[in-house]
Amino acid sequence: MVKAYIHDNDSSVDFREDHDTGKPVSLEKLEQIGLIYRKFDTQEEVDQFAQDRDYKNRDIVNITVNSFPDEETMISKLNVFYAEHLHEDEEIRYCLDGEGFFDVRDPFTEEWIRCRVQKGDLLVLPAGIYHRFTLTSDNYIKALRLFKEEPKWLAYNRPDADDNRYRQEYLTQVGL
Ligand code: KMT
Ligand code: NI
Repeated sequence: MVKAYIHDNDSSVDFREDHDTGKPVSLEKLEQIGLIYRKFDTQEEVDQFAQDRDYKNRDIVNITVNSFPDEETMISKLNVFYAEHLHEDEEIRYCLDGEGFFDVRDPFTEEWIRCRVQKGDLLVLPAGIYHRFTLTSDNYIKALRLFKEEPKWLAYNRPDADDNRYRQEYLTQVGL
């Protein structure tokens, strides 16, 4: 089970720390805001899931200190991932190794819900949900990214995306 909890919003502490308020978030709550979570132990299960949802493309990202020329370049990349954004299509991520934090914005309360993904965890973030990503203090994730079409991904940052059509559709879908 993916560990999920309310984020403490303490920006004086590095974003790769846990930021755990101690308030857990249930799978039912994640489903209410449109997330899908699966635990897959084999690549075949992931492939089947991708095929059922009509996913045609994929890539693997390795995000760690050695993937960048220096620490500063890594931090600037992490800052991009950590900007609150949405996409016009689902974002599917499967953790192959290491771990990472996907923070999703609860549209009902505006709280950040932090999901710690570890090996075998698959998350589907629906189109239009505001979210962000970071490494944990271990500084390493290897993740499979699944794409319906070409492996390119446009991010729309908040607040510019507030009147994006997919944002509006997302809010309607969750009942807002
Ligand atoms: C995203 O969209 O934020 C990402 O792809 C982050 C890297 S996936 C572990
Ligand atoms: Ni994203």
